[in-house]
Amino acid sequence: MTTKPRLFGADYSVYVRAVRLVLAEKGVAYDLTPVDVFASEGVPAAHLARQPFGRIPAFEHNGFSLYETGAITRYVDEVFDGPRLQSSDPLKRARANQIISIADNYVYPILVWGIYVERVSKPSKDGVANEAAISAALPRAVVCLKALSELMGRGTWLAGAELSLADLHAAPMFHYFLLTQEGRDMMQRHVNLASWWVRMAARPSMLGTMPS
Ligand SMILES: N[C@@H](CCC(=O)N[C@@H](CS)C(=O)NCC(=O)O)C(=O)O
Repeated sequence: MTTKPRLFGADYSVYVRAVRLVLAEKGVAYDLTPVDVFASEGVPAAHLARQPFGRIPAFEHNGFSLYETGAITRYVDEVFDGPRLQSSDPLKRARANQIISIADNYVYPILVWGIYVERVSKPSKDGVANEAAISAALPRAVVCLKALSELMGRGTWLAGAELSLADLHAAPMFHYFLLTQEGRDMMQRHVNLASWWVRMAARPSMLGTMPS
């Protein structure tokens, strides 16, 4: 007997959303338990017991506890019924894993923190955009988009003809990046990525997991 998985985190988090997208694409019902890692009193102790680095998400299923988004999404894909989100072809799977790694190591810090947080998030909370940080991030963002565009080539999805974990990992990051004018302008220079985004953004999984 399998129990409903529990996901711990907040709906604004790109990493929580990546897991929610995978659960939605697989058709898996789950409970989302809110955790505020930015609380003034610090990360709640109960959450640190689940995720010692104080990050979200954390995940539990049938008494099995897991953190790190890439591990959670692969587990969900392998354990639950529904469409397979990892190719059985090692080359295609390697390409998807490469894109996930690019998303974690470059797209998240550069497009989300370097551009979106400075341009949109900080000013909306009475902060001031750090223009020097944005200027430094922009050429690095150009490299990110060029690399992803080249890897995607003529595919329908980022890692080929089938929707994969790579799309679901990267899409929440692009959602924030594309709230900036810089992001929209840069995306238009890559026709394949721009059309990927149109397909991606229209999926019910994306529409059903909008950050509040
Ligand atoms: N390596 C982690 C990264 C998760 C992560 O960075 N989550 C962000 C929210 S999107 C977070 O918890 N930030 C809190 C902080 O930086 O203190 C994973 O893959 O799950």
